[in-house]
Amino acid sequence: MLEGCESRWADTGPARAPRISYRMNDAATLLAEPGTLAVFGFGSGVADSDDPRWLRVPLETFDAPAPLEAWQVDGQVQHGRHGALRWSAGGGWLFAALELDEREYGGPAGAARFAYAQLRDFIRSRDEQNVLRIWNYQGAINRGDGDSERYKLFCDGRAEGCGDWFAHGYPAATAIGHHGDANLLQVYLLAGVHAGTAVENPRQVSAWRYPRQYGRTSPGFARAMRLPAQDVLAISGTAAVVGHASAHEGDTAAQLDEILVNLESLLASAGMPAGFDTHAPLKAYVRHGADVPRVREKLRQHLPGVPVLLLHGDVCRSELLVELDGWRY
Ligand code: 3EB
Repeated sequence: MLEGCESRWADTGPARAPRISYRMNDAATLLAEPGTLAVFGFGSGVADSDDPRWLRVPLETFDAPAPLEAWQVDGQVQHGRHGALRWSAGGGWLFAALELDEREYGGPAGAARFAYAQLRDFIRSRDEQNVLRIWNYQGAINRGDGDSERYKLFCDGRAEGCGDWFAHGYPAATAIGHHGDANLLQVYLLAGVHAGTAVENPRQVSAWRYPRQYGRTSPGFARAMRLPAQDVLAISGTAAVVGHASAHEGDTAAQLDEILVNLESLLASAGMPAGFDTHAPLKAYVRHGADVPRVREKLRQHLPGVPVLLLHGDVCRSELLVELDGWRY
């Protein structure tokens, strides 16, 4: 071996986290940039593309003009399809996405079971074995009562499809209701070659320990995930849940205040400095469009300069009116 020769094969440790950003470019421009792992458009108005790295998220945005979201990594990106699943991979990172018509799988539980089994089997065939972050967007998420509410059926199917996949620890996640085709279930994820570190929130009961009143199957997710190089915190959907209870029923502004307290608690628990900044893109999912001006104003006051995309989405408990998720760099 030549001394001083840079080895392309040496394991240099966990790769730098993907750069997540909101961009006012068109999809083709972003997809053509080097290192683009995925590009997301929001709502029914966005263009379509056959590129497996492009995903149209069925949540309408309240921002006009609306940006696209881009994920960028260091290194060459490959992409492909595997049945209904599309994927891309590069620099030690993997994006995978599935969209299913629930009617083909006997409803919400069957679709979630199939989606998670497909993703599990695909990931098990890859070098990027560590699922760090998952997003779930389900139609009519609060339709149905008690254990038959569609979100609860989704939780049942998700757990069945996962089997022992996350026995060693859950990824961070979001589950939100969309207002597109009610039968559409969309699941996408970020995985990596190296493992992250799950973070829980001392103000909140861990979701997998929720008591029976919230459903037969507790939701399997961590409150946040520190990415492998310890450089970024991926923050799960965070609502006004304190302990295991929903707080401030019917009061969007008070729920948002509670969420901001939850986020500060989560950052402290992760050992990160308080506050967010212009490199930390967040999403706010708002149930009622009428609440958007108030939510926007409150976010502007409390998180000045932080990029927040406002989306029309339903939190998985019907009494919850707003939820935030995102990244802390
Ligand atoms: C909560 O704290 C709000 O089922 O994957 C947040 C994030 C929520 C993820 C999921 C659910 C999920 O319980 C709901």
